[in-house]
Amino acid sequence: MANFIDYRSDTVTLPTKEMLEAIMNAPLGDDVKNEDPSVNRLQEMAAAKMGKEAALLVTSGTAGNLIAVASHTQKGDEVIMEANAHIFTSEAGGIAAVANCMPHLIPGDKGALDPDDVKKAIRDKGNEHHPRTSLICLENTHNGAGGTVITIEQMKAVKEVAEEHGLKVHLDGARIFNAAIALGVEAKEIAAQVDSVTFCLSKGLSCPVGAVLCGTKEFIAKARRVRKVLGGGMRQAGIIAAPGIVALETMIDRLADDHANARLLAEALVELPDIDLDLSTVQTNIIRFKVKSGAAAFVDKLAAKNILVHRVSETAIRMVTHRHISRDDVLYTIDVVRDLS
Ligand code: TLP
Repeated sequence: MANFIDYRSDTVTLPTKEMLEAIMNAPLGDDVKNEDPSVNRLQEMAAAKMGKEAALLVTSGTAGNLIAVASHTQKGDEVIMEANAHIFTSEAGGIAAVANCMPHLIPGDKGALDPDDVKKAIRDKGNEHHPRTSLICLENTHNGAGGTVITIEQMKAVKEVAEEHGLKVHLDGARIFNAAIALGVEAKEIAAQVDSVTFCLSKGLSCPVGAVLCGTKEFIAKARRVRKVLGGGMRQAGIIAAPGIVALETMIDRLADDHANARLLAEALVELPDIDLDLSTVQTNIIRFKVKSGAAAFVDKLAAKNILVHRVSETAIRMVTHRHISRDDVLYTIDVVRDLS
């Protein structure tokens, strides 16, 4: 893929030289026995970054979310989430298949839930016909809405409803650092609005593998057991944790460059007659838009110019900026898309 400008996802990012060196030199041990110093260090760093008591290294964002839902709920529970939440659309139905939960979907506004809608969606505990509502899942940034950012106030409003009704809140924070950069806050200010949070190491942060789930000590102890059930207890997992440490130390601030590149590209795309893009959704490193003449031909025409983009549907395209896409790559892309129209 070296010669392509690859906008399909920030998951395509490769580890840095420093990460590869960290893997080579990582002190290792058996993490199932809690004896891997690199995993322990990453987990401590992650917990501190999220302002939580404890953290757990997991294989992927999907694993982190699934383990969180399974740890917060009981069989048959209902989990409230936004209608286009990644947990609902893109995690293979795991919360139903494995956690035995039902999603209760609420359409959001650019990914944000209206607290009144959340209130209405909570089941009446006294009615034996109803499922039990036990959890609300939020997503920040919100992938399906175009990488949009949910504000602290919007999250706080949902948290207040959750607290009133004795519900827990989990955050799919796969891209929480993008949200933090966009809001100009520390990630822990976002995480303070939820009981648990998953964030990904292997997206914009450029690690080859991994995500981290954070929460209270008690919750993480439960989550560790669920991770074991799912076969996710790994032995010398320090080889995964070591680049994660480098990522937390060095890769967060540069996400601002990805946001600036996405903005530059989006401002050019919005001018094109064949493209239908709501610029107000371009808040971080993701651009979602419609191509009036059809998405498939758009994908092919760009691929012929060595540019890869993700086709979301018959008409929709997603482009994601990341560390391997420079400002010059974006300027080249703008020339190419302008030539198409
Ligand atoms: N998203 C991937 C694909 O699944 C679409 C991507 O390319 O964006 N939460 C959110 C918000 C995500 O965007 C993703 C991955 C996940 C969770 C799952 O993470 P992984 O892929 O590590 O399981």
